[in-house]
Amino acid sequence: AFVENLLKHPTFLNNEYTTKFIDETPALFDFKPRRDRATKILTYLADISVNGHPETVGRSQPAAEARKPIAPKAHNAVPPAGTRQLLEAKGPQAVADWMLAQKQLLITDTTMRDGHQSLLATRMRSIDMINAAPAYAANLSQLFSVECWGGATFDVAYRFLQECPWQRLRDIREKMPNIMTQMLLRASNGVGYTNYPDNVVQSFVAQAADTGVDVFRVFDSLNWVENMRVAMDAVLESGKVCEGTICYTGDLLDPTRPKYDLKYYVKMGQDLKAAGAHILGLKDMAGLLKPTQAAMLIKALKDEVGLPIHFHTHDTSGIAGATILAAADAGVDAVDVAMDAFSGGTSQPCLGSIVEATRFSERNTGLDIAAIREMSNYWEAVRHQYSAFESGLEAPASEVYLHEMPGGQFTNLKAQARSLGLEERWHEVAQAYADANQVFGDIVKVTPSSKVVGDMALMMVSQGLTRADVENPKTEVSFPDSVIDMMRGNLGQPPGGFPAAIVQKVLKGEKPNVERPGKHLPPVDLEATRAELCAKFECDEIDNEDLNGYLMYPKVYTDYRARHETYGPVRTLPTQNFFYGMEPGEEISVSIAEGVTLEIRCQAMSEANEEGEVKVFFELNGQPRTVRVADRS
Ligand code: BTN
Ligand code: 3PY
Ligand code: ZN
Repeated sequence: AFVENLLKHPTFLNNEYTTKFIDETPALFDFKPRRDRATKILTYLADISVNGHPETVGRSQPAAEARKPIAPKAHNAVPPAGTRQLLEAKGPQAVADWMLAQKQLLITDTTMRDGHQSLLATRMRSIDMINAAPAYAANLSQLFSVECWGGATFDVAYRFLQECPWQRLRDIREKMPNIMTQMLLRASNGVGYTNYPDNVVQSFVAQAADTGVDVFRVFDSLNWVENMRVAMDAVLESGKVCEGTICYTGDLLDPTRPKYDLKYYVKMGQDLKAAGAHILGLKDMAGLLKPTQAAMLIKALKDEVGLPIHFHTHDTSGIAGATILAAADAGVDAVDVAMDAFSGGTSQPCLGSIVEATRFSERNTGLDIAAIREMSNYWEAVRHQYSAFESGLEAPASEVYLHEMPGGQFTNLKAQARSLGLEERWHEVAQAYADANQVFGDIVKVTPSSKVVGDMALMMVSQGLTRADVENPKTEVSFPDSVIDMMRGNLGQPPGGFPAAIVQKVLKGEKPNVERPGKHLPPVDLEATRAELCAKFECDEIDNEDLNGYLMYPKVYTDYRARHETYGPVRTLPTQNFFYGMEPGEEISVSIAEGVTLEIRCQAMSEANEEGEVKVFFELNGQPRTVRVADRS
């Protein structure tokens, strides 16, 4: 029956046979592959139970009696119509027109993307998002959008969580059909750290739209509109919402930094409008926009650009809530906030509090505060499972106005500093980051330019170099690779270019490319790459999602794929067991595919034998199973 069913299945007939297909249509394979998948999962659980997860060993651990995250129940059987229906029925321009025509302060929930990227090193797993999605659809259908994809989540999914980011998107989309999904796209840098050939960016955007992204927030790490067009055009082509985005830096009232004044931002807003943006994004990635300046900037952009404005900030300083309210008063159309349990600090301001603050005003959000509390209650239990990834940042820090690090980079750079033995010298790193920024001519700092400034700052502190040393043509400095790359022009150009003297010093006379980097990158032959991958992975087909994943991150994707061979669909494990394995006596239920559930009981573990091997005894759907693992603990 297996072979017969398989051969008749349309997906197979269409030649779309992939590993995902196997995971999603198990009944057809129910003979050997199913047992194989179970064996793979048991192998993973046994290994983690014996040796621990490399990322959580030695880190803070969730309390044994911690409450399990249980998603809120849906308050209605059929999710009410939301922004997604508007987009589907009338298209992206209608979404933008509707934003301008209505009064409510529109709300984007960032919990599933920037919230955990900024608080938990991007480690939230898909299962914790997918379990929440039906309750979002049913109880929070008034949300403008749910940011759940892009930024750092793409590579972290493959690299650290051993799961497919595309599948995450597909599953969220399916379970939340009425609210627009939103992603963060680094323009020509895709969801990576470097410029990709134009056709790779185009292919990636088309696939993201197809798999389930509705709103694309497109930004460039040097605010170079010229370098955003390929990505923006691809979004426009896809029929989805194009949010062309300004990154905010500095302080528009600071007379010592006239480069980033009101005129600069208004001009960029107008350029983005001319480039076809439906919505104007204002991305304050470090949380530098102060309330007074927000009022001025929003008003100017509203008056002089005329697009609906979507504001994003971070609460590192502790006053971002006030900035959001000032922006709301000045007429901003939509704002980003994170569910209470994932808000504050380097993340976004608190969603529930913004809803309450505007509740009886004409900007009231229309969201149900009781539903928000229920949802946040779920996120609180989810967050607790990831305590190994908490940064330990304990209080708001006005130091952010000195260093201007993005919220998503802050904790990451701190960890990098720790690994170099510089943790005690963090405040020097902060000062060096500010100095490195000046060396490069005061640039926008956001992925990937923020990483370059961070690399430079760490180098300056560890080698005891001052800004003057770095700039002195007579002092020998060996610059980090990322700095050389940026000076070559591979991330594009900032307004006014990089200071000639530092370019000269870093490149030792080599001429930089000051044109759009993509202009000189030859297109990738997509079908030839697909064929190469089929050969390399010995499979019949590589679908477009896998192909685009590989094109963004060849090595990361390849490693992910090899581990998938060994461990199977570990994305289906509860988070507690993914990071900590199982205890003897513990029982879990794992749904590895629609209609296929594994009942797994961990019975016992042996001592290590002479070869250093431990036997882990399981019961799988009532049948005894033993897995041997090398004890490396
Ligand atoms: C940002 O908002 O610019 C930062 C987002 C993600 C930061 C990534 S994490 C790995 C790498 N190292 C850095 O310092 N930045 C990037
Ligand atoms: C990212 O690119 O990941 C960001 O969050 C930028 O702020
Ligand atoms: Zn952000």
